[in-house]
Amino acid sequence: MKAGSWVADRVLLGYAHQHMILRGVSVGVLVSCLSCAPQHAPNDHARNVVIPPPVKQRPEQPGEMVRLQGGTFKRMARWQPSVPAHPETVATFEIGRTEVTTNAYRECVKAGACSVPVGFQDRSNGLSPQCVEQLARECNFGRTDREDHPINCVTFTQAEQYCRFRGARLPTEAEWEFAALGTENRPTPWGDDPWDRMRANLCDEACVSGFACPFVPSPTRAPDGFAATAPVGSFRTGDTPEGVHDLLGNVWEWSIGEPCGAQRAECDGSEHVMRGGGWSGSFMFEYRDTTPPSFASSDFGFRCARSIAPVRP
Ligand SMILES: [Ca+2]
Repeated sequence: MKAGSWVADRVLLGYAHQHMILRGVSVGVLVSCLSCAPQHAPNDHARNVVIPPPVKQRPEQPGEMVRLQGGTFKRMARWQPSVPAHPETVATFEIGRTEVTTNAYRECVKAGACSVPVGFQDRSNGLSPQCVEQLARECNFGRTDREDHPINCVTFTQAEQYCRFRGARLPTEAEWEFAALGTENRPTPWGDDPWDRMRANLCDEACVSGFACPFVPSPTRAPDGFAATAPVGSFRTGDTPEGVHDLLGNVWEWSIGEPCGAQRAECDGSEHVMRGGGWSGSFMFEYRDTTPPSFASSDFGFRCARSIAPVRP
């Protein structure tokens, strides 16, 4: 992908998002339409249904992995024509049940194996200093009130360093997508049920995103309980059947390999794919973004994965 296309894509999506808001369409519509889940009326949902706040539970042990039996699944192409749908086979592997937390990353820094997150970067160079400062405040490292939130504002290289410290690696994009879809090709990580705001930490009425900064609260965006990141595993109704949390939302997640898709003529392979969307956007989980490895943002994080050696008969 060309250097400017990342910004263009995000701005385009931001404009689309805001356009839909202006038309009175909520984030719920955007997500449910694009994930091809059954349509529902999010505004009615927001007005008439009392939904309890996210359940704040301590996550499983940091670094806990979920083992996924390998198989063949159908790679998605929705909203991403650069990666045509095609069958793909992944070997058995393990993937982090949660995004890597701030506390877990701090252990790596203390051990001298990881560097301090680089912080928020305005890749578009289009944000005001006030907006940059506001978004930089959402970087979690060093915040004692966000120990169980995902580490963010880390580069691809820093994510790789952390996973190596844990004897793991970043997931491939195919593994990440397999974890989300399963061999049954689920329309969403959690299955067939439509999206609602309690299934993922996306941009809500309180969030500040680079697309709308300074932020103007919108009544069409129902609160999900968190203005920025949430403790990992807060949105359990968005889990996969295997119990993998937050594949949609909270932070975008770095992956390894396959940066170019079908756009090889336009892609020099120097960027890396991010998946899943984050707290400052309203993206469907299928959307992929390619980003230079040195870039970091307050909605960028990661989880680790691990190959499983085949059992010899
Ligand atoms: Ca995520």
